[in-house]
Amino acid sequence: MTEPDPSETLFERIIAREIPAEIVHETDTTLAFRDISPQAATHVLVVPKTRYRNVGELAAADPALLAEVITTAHRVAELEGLVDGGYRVVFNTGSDAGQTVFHVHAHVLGGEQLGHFGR
Ligand code: D5M
Repeated sequence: MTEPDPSETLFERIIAREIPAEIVHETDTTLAFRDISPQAATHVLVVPKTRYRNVGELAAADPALLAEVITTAHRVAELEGLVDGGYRVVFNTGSDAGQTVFHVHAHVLGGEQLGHFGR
């Protein structure tokens, strides 16, 4: 299925502070905010401030920025008290995976025993 490619997604509007979000951490290049529809006790999204459609495009174009996204995800896990219990980082990529916002984002999930992933 062809993925939508709007010139702007709502995450650019959150980064620009045009849409409110509960921001938990920010760096020069990344922003972390709570998911509006949490799928775990703790559910935070980490986005690069520069838009790439998905993690594959980000990795190819700017691997250092991908590393910054992962570093921010781990920092969020520290701030949210998830490191001892463990946490999950997920990049939904494409429509079969359920990606709905085509600005790459890492889901940081934890704070409870997570179910196994898949179907
Ligand atoms: O994940 C997209 C995620 O974005 C999904 O878990 C809901 C979340 N979402 C949608 N709108 C908002 C706002 N306004 N604030 C915070 N979180 C939001 P995907 O992997 O693309 O399905």
